[in-house]
Amino acid sequence: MHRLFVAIRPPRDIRAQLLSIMGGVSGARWQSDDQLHLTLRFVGEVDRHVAADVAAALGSIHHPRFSIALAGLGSFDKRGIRDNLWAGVAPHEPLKTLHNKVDQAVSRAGIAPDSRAFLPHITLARLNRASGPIDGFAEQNGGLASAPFEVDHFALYESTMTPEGAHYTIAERYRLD
Ligand code: 2AM
Repeated sequence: MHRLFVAIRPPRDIRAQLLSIMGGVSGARWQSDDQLHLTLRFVGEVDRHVAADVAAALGSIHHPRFSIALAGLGSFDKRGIRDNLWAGVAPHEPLKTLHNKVDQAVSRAGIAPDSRAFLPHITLARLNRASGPIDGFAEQNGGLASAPFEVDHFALYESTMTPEGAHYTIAERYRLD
């Protein structure tokens, strides 16, 4: 089985900016450079036939390039415990349009609809109940911003679990028009 998701890889200078602000939250698992991405659609566990269908369906997407920038911070809770600290991006509109196209393509390949609403974000750290407060980090970095960067491709990623955390590899790249 293959655990797949569709994501945008931020350019090197943006990843460097994100890496540079990491730290200052105890018990946080900060993401490595290789792990930084913006998920467009989580696909989940599929066999290789469905994986091939997903890859082919994504290949039929036409979408113009667009620009986004880093914009602020946020966090997700799971059952009342903060489990994810992330960087936001703006504007959301072009990402939502691309997400809808990816969603339709993935659905055509037989994947069930995503239960999570699409909220564009780049995960910076995984947290758990033992993690310390994020207030200091948020105070220092809440105004996170960057120059606009162009999104000229997206990718189908495969996730494999290792003792050090998730390892992501790009299975296929898709160029935007
Ligand atoms: P996250 O960073 O907010 O956890 C690989 O797991 C990628 O798919 C991650 O970026 C993760 O988002 C995203 N994702 C979206 N829905 C998911 C789900 N139901 N289970 C696991 N990962 C999911």
